[in-house]
Amino acid sequence: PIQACLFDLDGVLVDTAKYHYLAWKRLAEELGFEFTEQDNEKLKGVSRMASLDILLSVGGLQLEDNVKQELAERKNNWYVEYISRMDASEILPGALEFLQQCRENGLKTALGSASKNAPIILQNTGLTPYFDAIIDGTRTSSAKPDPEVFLLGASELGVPSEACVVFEDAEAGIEAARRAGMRCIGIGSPDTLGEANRVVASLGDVSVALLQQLAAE
Ligand code: B16
Ligand code: MG
Repeated sequence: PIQACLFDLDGVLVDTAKYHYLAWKRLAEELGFEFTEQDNEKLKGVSRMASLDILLSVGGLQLEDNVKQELAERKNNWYVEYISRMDASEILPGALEFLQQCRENGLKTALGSASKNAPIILQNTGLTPYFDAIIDGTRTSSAKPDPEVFLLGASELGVPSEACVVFEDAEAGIEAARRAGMRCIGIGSPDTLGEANRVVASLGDVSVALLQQLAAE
């Protein structure tokens, strides 16, 4: 049976993609080019520096490493300003209820996020107490699709991979879950998340019964 649930943050528990977008767009404007919402799709689940590289390629710019560090820091300062104003009203539909269900059914929970800012977001939305382990971007050396973040989460929970289910909204995250030997539920559209074991629109469509059904397959 399934013993643990591992959650991605952005796009699964909260919609911070809109704040990442505002900050990246502001940076692109300063650099003199446009960065669209469609361009922003490519940044989902991707680390901060890899996101900057994608943004710069959209603008056709090649910059020195020290300049890139400075730009990433500037973007992050704006982003932190936006997320510092978040509260529980920004938790995505069904997320809190499902985390409570996990608790009531004795399932362990871990966060597996690429974001170095994950702890502030959990704190501001009141989600911190729902997690037995928190793995964020400061604790891993390889980004998704590398399975490191989920393997570390499972090992901190003391649960084997085959008894874990990962919840992800990004293709790279689903690949990471599969490479970790875990079952995976995609949150979003089957068009992009086809590699997941199941795809649902939100955590509101997930139940503990569904998890145990997955485990039997
Ligand atoms: P930061 P997730 C990811 O979060 C975001 O989807 C991605 O857009 C962002 O670049 C990345 O975190 C790093 O975030 O700049 O705050 O360290 O989906 O893995 O929860
Ligand atoms: Mg995500």
